[in-house]
Amino acid sequence: MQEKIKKFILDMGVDDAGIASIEDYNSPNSPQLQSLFPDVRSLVVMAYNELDNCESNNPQIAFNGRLDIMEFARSCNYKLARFLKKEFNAKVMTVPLSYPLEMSYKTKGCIGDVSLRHAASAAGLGSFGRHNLIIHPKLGSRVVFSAVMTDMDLPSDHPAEHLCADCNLCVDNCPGNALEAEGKTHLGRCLKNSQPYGIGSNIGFWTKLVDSPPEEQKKMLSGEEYWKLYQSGFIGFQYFCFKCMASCPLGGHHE
Ligand code: B12
Ligand code: SF4
Ligand code: SF4
Repeated sequence: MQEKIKKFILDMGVDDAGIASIEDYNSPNSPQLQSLFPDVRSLVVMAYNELDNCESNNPQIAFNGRLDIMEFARSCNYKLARFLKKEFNAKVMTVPLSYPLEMSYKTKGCIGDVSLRHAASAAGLGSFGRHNLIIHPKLGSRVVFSAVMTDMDLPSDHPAEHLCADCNLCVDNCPGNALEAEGKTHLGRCLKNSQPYGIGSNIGFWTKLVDSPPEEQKKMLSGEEYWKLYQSGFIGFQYFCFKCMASCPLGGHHE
């Protein structure tokens, strides 16, 4: 059964797939999977190679590579969910790649309903590196994940070994010094670089606007900061920093 599922996934053009029984999914800061889907028994996790776009210093080009994956992965999630339903009469629910996310003061918009890193690790698709990302045995750090939850009783794949080479390049290349402390990404520092036009800047802009005299308000609305916020308003969360992934020698072309 597992082989049939994996063949279906690889035939769609996905780079790799793994299975995690919920007993092996252990993400202490995330909600219990049963609170999302009471009958959940396993997660089928898919791995996608991040394109070379992540190396570009041009933020539009860098982020467009991710947008391509997000569109592809959303469609693969849907196709896999339908396959599991038709082929095995399974009950299935898809997991967001990054968003929607719960936006509240409690989560600060930084906790997904399912942690895809912990899911990928439980599904044998890699292990945590010094950058707090999952390193895949073949794709290295240039990998993102999607997943489908199922009520199928499937055993977990074998866990991957420790893959990080402890070279510290990710830490040294992080423009916000967000990886200074081991095992914990500094959210504020990362967000400032990875999402410069996210909710923090948005609140800042509008707070300043309401406190400004009309002439200043007009200037602000025709300024570049507003243009950038406007664009992110309809694209959604935008990622403008990929340095921790791109600077890691594992998965690049220069291994
Ligand atoms: C919210 C979010 C963010 C937030 C908050 C990140 C965070 N601290 O969790 C911000 C905006 C800062 C962020 C940044 C980035 N993100 Co992000 N993000 C997410 C999202 C949507 C939810 C994460 C979550 O639930 N975190 C809360 C809990 C689960 O984390 P935690 O328990 O606090 O764990 C933290 C540490 O304790 C440590 N950790 C936990 N267990 C262990 C075990 C060991 C051994 C070690 C060493 C560390 C470690 O890792 C975490 C880092 O702070 C996921 C998608 C998803 N649904 O999973 C993507 C996701 C984690 N992001 C991803 C990526 C790639 C990025 C960025 C590179 C930005 C970009 N350009 O894409 C940066 C990398 C930052 C970094 N080096 O840590 C990928 C990671 C892929 C991978 N290879 O692992 C994911 C999985 C998206 C995806 N679909 O693949 N992200
Ligand atoms: S995404 Fe950028 S700012 Fe965030 S941890 Fe990675 S290198 Fe640092
Ligand atoms: S850059 Fe080096 S230290 Fe950082 S995750 Fe990659 S191998 Fe590990």
